[in-house]
Amino acid sequence: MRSLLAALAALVLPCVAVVPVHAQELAAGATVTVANMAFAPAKVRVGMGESVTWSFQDAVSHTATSDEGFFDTGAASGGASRSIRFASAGTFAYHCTFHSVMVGKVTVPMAATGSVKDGWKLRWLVGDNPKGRTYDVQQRRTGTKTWSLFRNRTTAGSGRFDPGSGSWQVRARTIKKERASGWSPTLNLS
Ligand SMILES: [Cu+2]
Repeated sequence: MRSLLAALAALVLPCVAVVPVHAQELAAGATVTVANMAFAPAKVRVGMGESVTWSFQDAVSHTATSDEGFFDTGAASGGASRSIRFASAGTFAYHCTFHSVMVGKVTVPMAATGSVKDGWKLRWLVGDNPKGRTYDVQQRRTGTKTWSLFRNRTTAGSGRFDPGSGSWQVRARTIKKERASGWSPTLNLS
């Protein structure tokens, strides 16, 4: 019986070791198909540090070019792929430089760990800060309309938020040479 279990374990364990890695690869990032003069899906959401891959299927060249100068895939066609990594939170609108009707968006939410009681560690950037980039972070009590400043043009990638009580919302954006991304999706802290 014991040897049977060992044999089964030997069979099962390699699968167990492989499956999580595979699942992680599938979960991380997003793919946008560029075909028939359109980005599909036009809006994708990735976590900080994940990549978006554009697969350029048309015979004619297209680009995925950030509206605010954050990234540019350059021209590609005929099945070529280009990947861009998104290290920080925001909403990044982009277009094709050749065809102005082709537009899309990448949304990158910020992250939080902690609790109301212990306070929150907020993160809006993973890894080192790329040169020349700063971040705005805002907070508001859930149910209120007006956002308040939490960080203004900071070069830090994270910070502590200790509201003490209540339910809060936060959001962040990335700035490069005074050109700002849109705000990240609202993150609920409760
Ligand atoms: Cu195009």
